[in-house]
Amino acid sequence: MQCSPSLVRSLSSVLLSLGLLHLWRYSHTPSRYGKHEEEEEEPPPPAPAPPDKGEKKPLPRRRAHLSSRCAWFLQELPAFLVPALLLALRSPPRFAPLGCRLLGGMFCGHYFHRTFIYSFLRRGRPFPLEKLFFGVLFCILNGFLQGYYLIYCAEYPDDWYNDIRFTSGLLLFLFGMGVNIHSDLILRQLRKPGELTYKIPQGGLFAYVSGANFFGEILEWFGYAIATWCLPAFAFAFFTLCVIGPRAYHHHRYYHKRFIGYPRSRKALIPFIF
Ligand code: NDX
Repeated sequence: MQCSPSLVRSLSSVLLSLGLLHLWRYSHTPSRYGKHEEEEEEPPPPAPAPPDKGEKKPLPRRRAHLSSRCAWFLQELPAFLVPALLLALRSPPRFAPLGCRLLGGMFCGHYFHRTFIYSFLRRGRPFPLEKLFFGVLFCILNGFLQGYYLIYCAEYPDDWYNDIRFTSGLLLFLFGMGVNIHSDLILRQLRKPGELTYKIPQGGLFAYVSGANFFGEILEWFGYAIATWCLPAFAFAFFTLCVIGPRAYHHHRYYHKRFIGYPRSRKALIPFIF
């Protein structure tokens, strides 16, 4: 396989467009999984009954679901597997410079944790199959784009790991990952095994924002983008912002609606700002 800059540009544009599409589709109404699926299931206000002409009324549509652990495992697996396979099957074999290997390690390290550790620790509601389907497609696309770029296209100087972009990006990535993992742990500890109720998250960056796990993840991917300094990684960071930024905002509104006395000073996504 050879590097095709036009393929990289096209796939990055798809990622950017999907981010914008998601922002447009889900900035006013939340994506229906987790706590926002519950909102959808509230019964609609009673409408005046039409005269009965013996017609059969359509039943409300029930969506198919898969257990949270299984769904997250299947959804995130391609983001780890696709770049790992590209690396294993690369032809002609080339010994990537240290910079490339470190960057590939950051991406695969995140998805190794997300797939093989986080998925099995989740204590959440069953996940809708239709979202899982799109989630899998997205992870295949993104795993391919990031892996293909690093393996076949990226050219870094031998001392890239000394470059300020690499070091500052790596630090931001590690900080974001720490915040994300710690915040997901706090959320998990809110529930006893088998419990599905929602409580007010406390501690860590939740003292400042309702979407602390999302804030961490966004920092992580912007850190990765700075460290790689390439279009595919910036496109993914932008996509992440468009997907989980609005989700943090909807979580924030949900908490305010549901919990009287929810901390007023707490912001939605960015401490002290938004
Ligand atoms: N998966 C990224 N779009 C997504 C799945 C859905 O990793 O068609 C994006 C990802 C996909 C999405 C993915 C891409 C866009 C898709 C979308 C579906 C439709 C959409 C494909 C791939 C689409 C267009 C239009 C463009 C085609 O019961 P529960 O489950 O709510 O329990 C929760 C629990 N919890 C609480 N427990 C007690 N008390 C409380 N107050 C609680 N609040 C929450 O904690 C869960 O078990 C757990 C976490 O819940 P939540 O809602 O805080 O986070 P969640 O959204 O589940 O994300 C989990 C982690 C988190 O660290 C986040 O940063 C990361 O995954 N993530 C999530 C989404 C995307 C992403 C990262 C990324 O883009 N980098």
